[in-house]
Formats: sequence, C-alpha cells, structure tokens
Amino acid sequence: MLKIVLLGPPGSGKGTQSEKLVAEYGVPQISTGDLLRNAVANGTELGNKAKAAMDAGELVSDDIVVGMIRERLEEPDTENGFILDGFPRSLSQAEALDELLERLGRPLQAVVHVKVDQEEIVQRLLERGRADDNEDTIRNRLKVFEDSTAPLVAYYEERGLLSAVSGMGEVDEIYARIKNALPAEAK
Ligand code: B4P
Repeated sequence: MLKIVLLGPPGSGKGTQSEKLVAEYGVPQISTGDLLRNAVANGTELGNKAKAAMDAGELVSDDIVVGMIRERLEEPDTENGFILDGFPRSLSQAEALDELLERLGRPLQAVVHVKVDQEEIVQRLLERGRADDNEDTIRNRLKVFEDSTAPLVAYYEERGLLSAVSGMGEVDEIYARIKNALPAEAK
C-alpha cells in the first residue's frame, strides 16, 4: 500500500523515480503530464484545450486536470494505492485532491519533495528534448513551479506529510533516498 505524491520541479526525476516505485510496489503511477500528452496525441477535445498551455509551459486549467484525476482515481486499480506524479501543482489542486481522497477514504501517506538545482534541470531537459523542452519554455516552467507549486511545500509541511530529498546524483541513489523518506506503513 503506497499512497504518495512526488512533488518537484520539472525535470526533477519524478517520472523516472515513479517508474521504479511502480516496479517495486505494484501500484499505478498517475502522471498528469502523461495523461495530458495522451489526450493531445489522440486529438481529443480536452487535449486540444490543453495543448497551448503545455507548449508555453503554463499550467493547464484546474477544471481539466482535476476532472482527469478524479476519473483516474475512481478506477479500481488505485484501491491499493497510487503514485501521483506532477499533481497537485497548485494550492487549488491540492485542496481538490484532499476532498477527493477524503470522499474515497484513501488519505495520503506522504509527499516527497524532490529537490534539484535549476541549472541541472535545464541541462537534463535540453538533453531529453521533448516538444516542451526548449530553453524558453523550460525557464517558464521553472517560474510557474516557483509561483504556483512551491507553496505546496508549506501546505504539506503543515499537515505533517512532507519529506524533502535531494534529487541530485545517480537515479539509484535518489531512489534509495526516496524509499528512506517513505513512512513505515508504506514500506
Ligand atoms: P510533466 O509531464 O509533469 O513534465 P515534467 O515536470 O518535465 O516531468 P518530470 O519532472 O516527471 O520529468 P522527469 O524528471 O521524469 O508536465 C508537462 C506539462 O504538462 C506542464 O508544463 C503543464 O503544462 C502540464 N501539466 C502537467 N501536470 C499538470 C497539472 N497538475 N496542472 C496543470 N498542468 C499540468 O524527466 C526529466 C529528464 O531528466 C528525463 O530525460 C530523465 O531521463 C532525466 N533524469 C531523471 N533523473 C535523472 C538523474 N538522476 N540524472 C540525470 N538525468 C535524470
């Protein structure tokens, strides 16, 4: 049973580390970035609405993202847990998540904040080279993170859920740090 949020700037390794957690704990990774990219690739109405914001490195509107997460968390494979990767990204998303998980009777166990230096992030993302990984968009995504997502650190700290780990270094050593930060009931 693992019910956690991975919080961190773009390129901090949330997706990379989620894959390792999925392999070990057998719970699904729920990445709003992946769900949105699928919607864009399939040309759905939702994807068409999200595309411009994603290309600019802005947040997609809360009603789209929260609706997507609500549907995903109601699927049966999340009953034994989930790894939220890239959600929530704003205080209003965090409040919506609290309400949703309370209704489902599945409170969060932990929020792991993966911290990485800004210049390392720019390098990693330029190397990856996804459509939204150009320097201007990356810098905007970092600014959006500071403005909208960083306040979640205090939000989860106040609720006693936050652990911070360094996301610098090798993938496996970061994974060991994340596992160490998980609460006993999740191990
Ligand atoms: P995301 O898909 O979440 O994009 P991301 O933050 O860049 O992903 P991540 O942080 O998982 O990248 P990873 O470290 O795995 O979002 C994209 C866009 O979707 C947003 O800009 C926004 O428009 C929209 N969106 C998503 N969620 C939203 C929400 N909740 N609300 C509103 N809008 C939302 O990978 C980065 C690279 O680093 C990879 O190439 C990886 O191989 C590499 N890497 C990983 N670990 C490394 C290490 N230790 N050393 C070196 N390289 C490493």
